[in-house]
Amino acid sequence: MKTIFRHILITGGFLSLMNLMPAQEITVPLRFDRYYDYEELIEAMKALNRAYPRLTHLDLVGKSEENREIWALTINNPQTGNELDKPGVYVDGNIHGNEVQAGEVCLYFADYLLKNYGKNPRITALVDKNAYYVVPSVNVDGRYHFFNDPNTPSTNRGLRRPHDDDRDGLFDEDFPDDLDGDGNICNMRKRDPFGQYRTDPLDSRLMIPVKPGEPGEWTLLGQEGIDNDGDGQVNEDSEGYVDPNRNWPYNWEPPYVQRGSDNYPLSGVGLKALANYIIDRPNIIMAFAFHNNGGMFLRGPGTEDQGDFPRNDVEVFDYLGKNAEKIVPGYRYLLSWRDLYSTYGDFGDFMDNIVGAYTFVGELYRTDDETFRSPGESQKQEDEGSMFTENTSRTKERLEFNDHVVHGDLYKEWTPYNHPTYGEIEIGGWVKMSSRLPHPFMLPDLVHRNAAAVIFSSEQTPEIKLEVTETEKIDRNLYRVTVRLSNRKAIPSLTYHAVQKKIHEQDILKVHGKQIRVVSGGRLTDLYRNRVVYKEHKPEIQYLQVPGFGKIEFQFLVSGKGEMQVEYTSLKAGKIRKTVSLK
Ligand SMILES: [Ca+2]
Ligand SMILES: [Ca+2]
Ligand SMILES: [Ca+2]
Ligand SMILES: [Ca+2]
Ligand SMILES: [Zn+2]
Repeated sequence: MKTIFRHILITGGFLSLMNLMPAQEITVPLRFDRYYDYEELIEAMKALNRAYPRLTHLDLVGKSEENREIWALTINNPQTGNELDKPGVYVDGNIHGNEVQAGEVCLYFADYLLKNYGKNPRITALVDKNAYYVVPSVNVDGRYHFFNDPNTPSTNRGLRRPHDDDRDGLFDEDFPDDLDGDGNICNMRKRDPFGQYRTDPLDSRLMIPVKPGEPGEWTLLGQEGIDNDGDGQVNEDSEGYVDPNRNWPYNWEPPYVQRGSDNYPLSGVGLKALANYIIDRPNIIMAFAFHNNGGMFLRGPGTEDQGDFPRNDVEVFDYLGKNAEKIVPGYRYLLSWRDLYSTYGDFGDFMDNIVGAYTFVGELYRTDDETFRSPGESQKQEDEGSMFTENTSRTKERLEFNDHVVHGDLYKEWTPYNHPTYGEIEIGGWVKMSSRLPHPFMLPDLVHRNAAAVIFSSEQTPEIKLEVTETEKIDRNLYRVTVRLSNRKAIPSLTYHAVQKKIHEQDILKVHGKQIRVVSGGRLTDLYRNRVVYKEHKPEIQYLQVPGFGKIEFQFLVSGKGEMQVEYTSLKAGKIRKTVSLK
């Protein structure tokens, strides 16, 4: 109750005014020099669906903790086949509520495919080839609250599942507070001769630690706010914390091992709905999940103890990942547990291990792109510390960028404020729409390049060709039939990991006919010396995987005459059927 009261007290009047305002009309092609809040994002998806009714449909995935709708946009050309008979490409974003530009990348990807359909031949072929499942905002409550509430760049990540962080019997009772009403949660500092910091002589907005014996100037008081529940602590219990990217049902661990995992996997109602949505689309072979920040394309596994994927899968990841690095300059292709940190119960592990899809996490944006330097000048290095460490040459450069490139949009100048507990203080620092999000003028470049990385990988989904390369009559009513399945793309018809772990059924090649009988059949391992690994039982049905950039061949001895059907069926790479006449 106290939380609700606080929100009404501070932002209630402003919010109710906003709710009365008519939503700005959203038209296609969509604009990307702006951000879309939750409602606008849904409107944008509906606008795409209205503009391209033959190529798209909208599905309600489910509802969130706070009853907001999670929508998926499917792009599929029904004239080139059913969705489930094509390779599925899944793209989502914004599972962390504050990582909002991930939603714009998804919107842009959809908008770009659709507006170029029938215009750009490569995009046209790409739309015709795959089924695309686009979920621009997974954590819809997080997106809503990030835009509508005061925040730092890093708050509102989790699910809206109340949690008593300080175990005082009250749930989410002491959020940070927007004391000066500017929509941001910034930082507080107080003049104090015994403080641990003094003003940086190079930029008075920054502070540097005092050396032993030196007089102090400032004490830092943390995030903007007051002690809402009067327990003597300020801002100690805000939303959650359930991390929606630690709540997935593969390699899940309880919160004492993995912070934010919650009491059991898929306790998040929206996440559970999304898991069902994905499981209902077993054709998904490739996935991108967008986050911010740092400029990375991460692949799994999430933890070292899982061991690496089979070598052939690593080759596929490397091929896609190294090309993604080139498409988005400055981004690095990395192995998540080794190059970043270990995660239990994350979405990528679920997709790799339950769905059998090659999955990348795209960490969008690099503050390194906030430049202010001459051509010859090399980039100033962060001295040390975390991404929010003040007092570094990089931070100074970012402030110059703020001052001269975006004219103060990203940084709030220190401003006096009379605090109920601390007295005369100052509030200032990086604002909500900074630090992890590009300024809107940089957004079109970010969304295009990252969508292009997804497009590169989408072009590499399996393209299987079935050829009956030989029907040789070797005796009266006995034929030798050779079938070749080839794939001219990088991604195999199913992952090697899926084959090794038996995640789902393999592809099936079936030879049959009314007047024929398959006497023997098996995989042709050496075409020139005619070596065949025969399958003893039911030789007319062969299980297989078609490799990337390669082929697999089978040889059958068939008795009888007349029509012979050759059928290839794959969970992820479609269906092909050929009829051959034996005579
Ligand atoms: Ca509490
Ligand atoms: Ca503020
Ligand atoms: Ca408190
Ligand atoms: Ca507070
Ligand atoms: Zn994230």
